[in-house]
Amino acid sequence: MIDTLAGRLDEAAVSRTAVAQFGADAGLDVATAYAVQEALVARRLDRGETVVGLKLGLTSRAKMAQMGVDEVIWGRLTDAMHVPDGGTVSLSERIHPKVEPEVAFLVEGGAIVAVAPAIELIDSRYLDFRFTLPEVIADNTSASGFVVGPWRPVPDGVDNLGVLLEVDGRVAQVGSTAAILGDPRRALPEAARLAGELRDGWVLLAGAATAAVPLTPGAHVRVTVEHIGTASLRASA
Ligand code: OOG
Ligand code: MG
Repeated sequence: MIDTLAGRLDEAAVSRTAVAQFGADAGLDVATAYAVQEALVARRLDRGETVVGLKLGLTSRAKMAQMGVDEVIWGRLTDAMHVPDGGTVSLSERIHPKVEPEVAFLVEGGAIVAVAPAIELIDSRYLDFRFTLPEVIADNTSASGFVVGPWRPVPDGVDNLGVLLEVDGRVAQVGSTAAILGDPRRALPEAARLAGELRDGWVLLAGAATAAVPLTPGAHVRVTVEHIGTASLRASA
């Protein structure tokens, strides 16, 4: 079953066609869902991609409420998901992408050594962007892309910084880093606990501080985290 479900999700991503939720009949539990995720990401690795980091999801109430799921989840980031800061994201390569403001950490020797503003692109492989907890875990927690702004040393106190998501110069979401686990630095022990592994040089996305917004053709998206900086992307027309 693990390989069948991984194959279905991989095919959905590659063909940019959403699939139906697996439903209760599939009997997917959280442990099996993570095994599906591993098999799904293994297909990417077989195509030459490498894992470059981890992401946490549903670390804020805003995201839990938006998605109707209330447990912290984690997924894998690969090099192919990386979008350069200011780069263009292809909409035709995705199903129904959304963007959300994130804080990224650089991990070295089991510790956080730098911080950056980030944008996560999420793109559920399920119809209507709807799923249960095991379903979204199996789908690599909707991971599709990420932009990391300039790295800088971690300033004192990153636990209550303003977060702004702008689309075409208009404010789309505002929040605070306090929304991320009470303090985004908690992402490190949380990721270590959940994933059991954090390699040197990996990027860790701590989770969105606000709800996500749909990415529309030609949109210019900018995320600003107070005292940390700015990251941006543009969607293809
Ligand atoms: C699941 C991924 C959630 C976050 O930052 O909370 C996530 C989803 O919303 O589709 O990445
Ligand atoms: Mg996210």
